[in-house]
Amino acid sequence: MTQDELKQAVARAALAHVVEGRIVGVGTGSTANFFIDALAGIKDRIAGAVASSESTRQRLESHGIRVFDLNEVDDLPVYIDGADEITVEMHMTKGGGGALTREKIVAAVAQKFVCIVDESKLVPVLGRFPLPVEVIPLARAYVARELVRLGGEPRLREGFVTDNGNLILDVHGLSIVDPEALEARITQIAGVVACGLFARRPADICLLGGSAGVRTLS
Ligand code: ABF
Repeated sequence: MTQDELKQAVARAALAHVVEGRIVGVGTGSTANFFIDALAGIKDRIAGAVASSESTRQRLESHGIRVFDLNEVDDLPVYIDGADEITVEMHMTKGGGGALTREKIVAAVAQKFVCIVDESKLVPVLGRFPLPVEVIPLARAYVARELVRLGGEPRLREGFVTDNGNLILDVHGLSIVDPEALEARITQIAGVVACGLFARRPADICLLGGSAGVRTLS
């Protein structure tokens, strides 16, 4: 199976975690897009969705799925989203698509975070994928210096501005043996909006698409 076929398989499998008549939190990226396309097939059985990015909002609305403002929602049963990397501890690197901040917010609200990935995303240690960090433009150089002090090699994501009007530094060269500690350390740097480590709030379930089918890690 191609990588897209694996992503489609896990996206379809995630429908089983959608709660009838409720709102669904929806992530960003190509796997999340396959989920949105699958969700369209049952859109009459949900109240609507909360989007983690403008691109996700547009795709949901293109299917006629009602999109709620997160501030209207105080009870979100499930959040379905992809990842750039995930470990068996359910710790993730996210933000390759630049939506990490809103993804982290919606994931925080959700009762259950279901991560949908193809098997290539499962890694023993996070860090092979450069760690995205969303920063306030004013603080870019300062945050970059602080990330170097932490052992990283930050590179500005050229020509990219997040939905929130901020910049992204992609931090290369990290071997992240304690994701929760590094997430906390980076998040507290003045000027950092969000760090792409999802460890303090990990996934609750991971649907992993592989050549032998979809398996569930938790
Ligand atoms: C999103 O999923 C991002 O956090 C991450 O970059 C992306 C993975 O992209 P894809 O599903 O296209 O591999 O939530």
